[in-house]
Amino acid sequence: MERNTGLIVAMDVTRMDCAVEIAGEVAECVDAIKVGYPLVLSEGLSVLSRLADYAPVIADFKVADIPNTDELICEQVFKAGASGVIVHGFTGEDSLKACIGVARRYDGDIYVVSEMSHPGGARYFQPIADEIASMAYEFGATGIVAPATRPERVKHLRSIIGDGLSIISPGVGAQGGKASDVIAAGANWIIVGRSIYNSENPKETAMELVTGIGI
Ligand code: 3DU
Repeated sequence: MERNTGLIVAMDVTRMDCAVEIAGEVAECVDAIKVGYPLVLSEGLSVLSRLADYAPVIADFKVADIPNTDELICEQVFKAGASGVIVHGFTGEDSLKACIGVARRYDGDIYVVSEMSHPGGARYFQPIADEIASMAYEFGATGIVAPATRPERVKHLRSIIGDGLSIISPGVGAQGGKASDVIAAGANWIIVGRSIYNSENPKETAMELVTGIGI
C-alpha cells in the first residue's frame, strides 16, 4: 500500500450502496478501504472488488485458524479483490506463515493484530503483544495492527519491529485516540470508521483527519 494520506477508512456500514457512496466521496483522501464482517456478511464478498474500484481494499477478517483453513480463507479473499488481509497472530507461526505464503502469490499484504484498541484488549492481548509483533517481523508480514488508544504501546511495538514493517492503527475518533499522537508514536496509517461514515460530511471529516496527520 502506498502512503499518501496516512488514512484508511473502516467501512463498517452494512449496505453496499452506502459503502459505494462513501467510498466515492472519500477516495481521494484515503490510501485504503478496510472492509470487515459487517459489510461482507450483509452484502457478500463481491463488495471487495466493488470497493477496490475506489482504493485498495484491506479485508479485516482477523483470520485465526489452523494453517490449512487460513490458507483457504486468504486464497478466497485475495481472489475476490483484496490487496491485504488482517490476520491474528496468537494462532502461532505456522498459521501466520500459511497466510503470508498466500499473500506472496498474490503480491498482497498481511497485517497481524498485535494488540487490540478496546479496553478489554489490555487484559489477555497486551501480555502477548510483544511476542506477536516479533513473530510478524520474523516471518515477513507487511505490518502489524496496533492501538491508537494507547500511543505509548504503539511506540513500544515500533521499537520491536523497527522501520521495516508498517503499523496500521485503529482507535482514532470514536474510541478516543488522537491521530497526531499515534502518528508521532510511530504509526504509518490511522484507521478510522465511525467518525467518517457517521459524519454529515464524510469527505470533509476525512480531509480534516488527513490534515491532522500532517504527512
Ligand atoms: O472505532 P472505529 O469506528 O473508528 O472503527 C475501527 C475499526 O478498526 C473497526 O472496523 C474495528 O473492527 C477495527 N479494529 C479496531 O477497532 C481495533 C482493533 O484492535 C482492531 C481492529
